[in-house]
Amino acid sequence: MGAQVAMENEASIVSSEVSGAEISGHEVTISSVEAIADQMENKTSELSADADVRTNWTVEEIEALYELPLMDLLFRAQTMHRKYFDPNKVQLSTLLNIKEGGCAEDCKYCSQSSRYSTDVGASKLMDKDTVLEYAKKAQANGSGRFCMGAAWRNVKDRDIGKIAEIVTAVKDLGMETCMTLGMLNRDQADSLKEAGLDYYNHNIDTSPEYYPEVITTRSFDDRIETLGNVREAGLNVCSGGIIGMGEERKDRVGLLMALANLPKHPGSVPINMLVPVKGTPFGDMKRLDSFEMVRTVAVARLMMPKSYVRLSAGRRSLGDEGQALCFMAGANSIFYGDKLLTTANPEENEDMALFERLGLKTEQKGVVVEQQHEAPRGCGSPDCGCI
Ligand code: SAM
Ligand code: DTB
Ligand code: SF4
Repeated sequence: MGAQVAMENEASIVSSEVSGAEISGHEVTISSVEAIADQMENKTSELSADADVRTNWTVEEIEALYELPLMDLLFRAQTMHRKYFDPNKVQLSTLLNIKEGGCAEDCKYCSQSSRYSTDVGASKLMDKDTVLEYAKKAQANGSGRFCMGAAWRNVKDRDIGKIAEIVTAVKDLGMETCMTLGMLNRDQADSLKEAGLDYYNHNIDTSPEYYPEVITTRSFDDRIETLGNVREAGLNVCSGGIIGMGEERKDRVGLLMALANLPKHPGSVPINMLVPVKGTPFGDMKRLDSFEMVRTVAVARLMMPKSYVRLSAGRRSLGDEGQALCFMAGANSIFYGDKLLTTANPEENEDMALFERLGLKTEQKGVVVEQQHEAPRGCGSPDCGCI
């Protein structure tokens, strides 16, 4: 099959899932490709010239994707993934908690809320030099993006100067910068943009309907407002959610619909699987089936084809095979480093060993980095990130 025909067939397979047409990959003809493309164009003319990038998804369409046999869903998601990304490249972000615990919010999953009795204490905002030490280490280990989090409901004007200095210093190392600090107003977003911030992470967490079961101290609409401020300031939006918080599939559908129907798809979409933390109201939550995580990643890939879909919290409980299926489903970014904010993440060596077994390469700001080897950290090679 010629490359052109292969590409058109890819387009038709993708088109069929959003148009509702009953077409299998093998039966597609070029004329049907055109017919479906026309149909897609009508449907997608509202906000995007690109037929794959839609912001008008319906519940029925998303449910239909979720309900596909897993192999069909994986095939479609992987086909879409290959249209826009190298399927063997994964972007690495490292997280650092720059202000831990003591948060007044009541997010029922969170170890850092002062309302719950967890093992997490409260700290002050970390100073710039300490942040830089961690950032340099992350960079040496192969991370291209450094994501800093604070256990705040919202950013206070009195902290903006310090935060801006931290952003500029990390940016000067040559890393992409990301912050997640809670709600942000437009002026604060402008200040962070000016300081060199690349991404702002603010998750909508779950569907609008399930949201009140998770958080009562700030609303779903507050979250959307912050995302608007971030977008309008010209920052890249990083927004996703958590699955496995006792919600139903219809809420996972609602979460993805709310993300994909934003005025612009977030550049990064973190999909977290709940890490149950002892002492929080969700501490004893039953573990979600891994295949539901795989499905959620695949549906996110199909709905937001040009976004980075990040496997976030919960990778430890997914295991190697679960993660491999998520990469197959179109995940192309991870949080890298043995700690997330307060909970454990796979060790760097484990991740590198998995990447080697899967033939995956890491990506730094669009550059592919040759795979680091499996040796333990500190091998002594100047070219290896295992320092
Ligand atoms: N305080 C800020 C906020 O809430 O926007 C920023 C930090 S907050 C911890 C960042 C995100 O981490 C949350 O919105 C949530 O999606 C995710 N998260 C927190 N605890 C989690 C857990 N136990 N399991 C999975 N995801 C979690
Ligand atoms: C995101 O979506 N997940 C990260 C990051 N953005 C800030 C946080 C995960 C936190 C997991 C629980 C913890 O370590 O406290
Ligand atoms: Fe506070 Fe953020 Fe945790 Fe909610 S998720 S309790 S806002 S740190």
